[in-house]
Amino acid sequence: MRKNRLRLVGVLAAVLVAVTAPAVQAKDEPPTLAELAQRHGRYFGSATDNPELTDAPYVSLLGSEFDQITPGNGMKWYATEPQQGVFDFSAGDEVVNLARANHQKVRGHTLVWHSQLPDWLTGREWKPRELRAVLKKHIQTEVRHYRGKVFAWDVVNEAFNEDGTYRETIFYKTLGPGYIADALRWAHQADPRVKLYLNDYNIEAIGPKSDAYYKLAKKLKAQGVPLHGIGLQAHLALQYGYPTTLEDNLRRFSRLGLDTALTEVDIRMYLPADEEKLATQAEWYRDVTKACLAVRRCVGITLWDYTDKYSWIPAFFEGEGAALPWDEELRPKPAYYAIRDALK
Ligand code: 9MR
Repeated sequence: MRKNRLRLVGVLAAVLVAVTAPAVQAKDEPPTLAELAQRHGRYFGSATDNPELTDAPYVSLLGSEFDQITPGNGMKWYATEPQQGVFDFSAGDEVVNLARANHQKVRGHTLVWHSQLPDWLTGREWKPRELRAVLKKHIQTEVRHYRGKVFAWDVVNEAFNEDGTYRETIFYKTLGPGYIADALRWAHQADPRVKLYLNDYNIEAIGPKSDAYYKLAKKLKAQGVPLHGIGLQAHLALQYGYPTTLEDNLRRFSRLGLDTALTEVDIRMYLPADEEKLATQAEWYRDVTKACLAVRRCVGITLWDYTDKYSWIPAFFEGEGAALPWDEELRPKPAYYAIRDALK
């Protein structure tokens, strides 16, 4: 009787081993982009937005493939200070809490931007003294709230025009160009440890706009203003050609003692996508990844969401899309494999 029972236990154990074997095999699954990037001391991240967080398969991939998250909208001024002096961090907190549960780091985006501002701010005239106080309070309240929870902030977003002149935002027009140094100093006071970035699009290649950042960064560094990095959004489009000077551009910023990051990468095309366009897109993703790996102070890469299902492109550029490495069904595209190759 006892012997039979022992035998039964043995059989059960064998069955258990057989059943759990696939879990062991799971270790042979390809490494995630995050794991591959970590081998180079980089992160590989994605933006996300609150409405998407009810999509379970989406959230699952977001939690497993990446080690860095940027909230696409939840930390912007309209969301965080909807009425003057009334702060609401619920959207940003939701993303931060999810990221923490998945052991992912968070880039804060963004404190000072001309877009997605609340009506109370844009709907009236401000005296410089008043706007300075409003700006300082906004920056410091938000930075303090996320102290220790975000590792970097896009402090000022999209401050320059294509020709390298200052964008005439409400902040520039009311306060002059010094608002940028002030914003950086105020953010630094509120969290002396967080990395502070200026962030913009169309500054991947060397040209008037990236030159403006280079000049400004050099000046700010010389003045001892707390600036730690430049974020290159990298919203690329096949029809405009690849920014071949990207690597040199990253390198010149690192020579100023600055980190760089590719903060909002997507590579759009005219629809419909076809095999050839997707192959070119894959090459570009590979080259962008390699450019970052080639420059020591390029600290990581963030996709502006990872799936075509939630890309901002179709709503903003008529007839364009298919910009991300996963398609609308969350299936990896050639671009995904190209990124993996580049990271290997
Ligand atoms: O992804 C964001 C999208 O959901 C918003 O509708 C849009 C509004 O301008 O902003 C998008 O994110 C932008 C980012 O904050 C700054 N760089 C450009 C991004 C794409 O517009």
